[in-house]
Amino acid sequence: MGDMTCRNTDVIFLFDVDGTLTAPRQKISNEMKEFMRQIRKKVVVGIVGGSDLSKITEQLGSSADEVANSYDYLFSENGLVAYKDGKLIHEANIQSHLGEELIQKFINFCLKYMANLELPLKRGTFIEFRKGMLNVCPVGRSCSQQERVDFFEYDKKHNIRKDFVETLRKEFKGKGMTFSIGGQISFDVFPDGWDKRYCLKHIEHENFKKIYFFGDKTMPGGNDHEIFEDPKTIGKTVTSPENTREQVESLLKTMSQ
Ligand code: M1P
Repeated sequence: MGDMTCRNTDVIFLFDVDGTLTAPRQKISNEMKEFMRQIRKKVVVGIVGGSDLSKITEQLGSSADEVANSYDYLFSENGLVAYKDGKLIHEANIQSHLGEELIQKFINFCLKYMANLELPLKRGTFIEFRKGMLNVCPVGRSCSQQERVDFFEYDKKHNIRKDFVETLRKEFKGKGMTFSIGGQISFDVFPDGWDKRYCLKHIEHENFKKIYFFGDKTMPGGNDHEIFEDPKTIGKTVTSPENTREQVESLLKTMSQ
């Protein structure tokens, strides 16, 4: 882990994953991995991804243990599954919160909606049931990388996900559900308030003087928006992993002056 004796433990840097530390759904580069190792010598570091633990693990390392041990905090599914110092400290459960009846109504509605969608192609796994959220994917999560990119481009022109989410917002109004388009091919569904701000619950008692958050989807509707806007954080919008590096380097420079 290196020399951590002079790191500033009053400050935590929280990082989104896709588009911030890695290209969407891709592996972190060796340079970026080393960079993250170095900044952990200077401040406390946490990861807050919308994806589930297995996807974040695939992107940031070789096993969940290795990834959890490489950062002070690892928050998958927005912190619904949380690790501190490599140990699991929290796990939420969507079914006990929303109830089976609503979940089934929702899944049935989505499956019917997707059955009526005509797309250039469809693959498999249209709804992924995670611990703290549902992930809905019109093209199917088992699509190839090329099919993913093609859907992303198609969706930009045809607003498949945007229209789908608008329909769901109307249909499930007042049911306490939030919809968030965070990635390229899918959107996430979770109880109100279970966006990325959820992870802040796990660090509140640490009384950090400054909580910086770095993310790329900070605009309204993006899955980094709420935590970016939260008065407890200092939000930074990044445009790529390279840009994250630049912004972190210049921030650390200012902090050390
Ligand atoms: O960037 C975070 C998102 O990453 C994936 O999105 P997609 O597969 O659509 O690119 C999903 O894991 C999603 O849940 C997550 O928010």
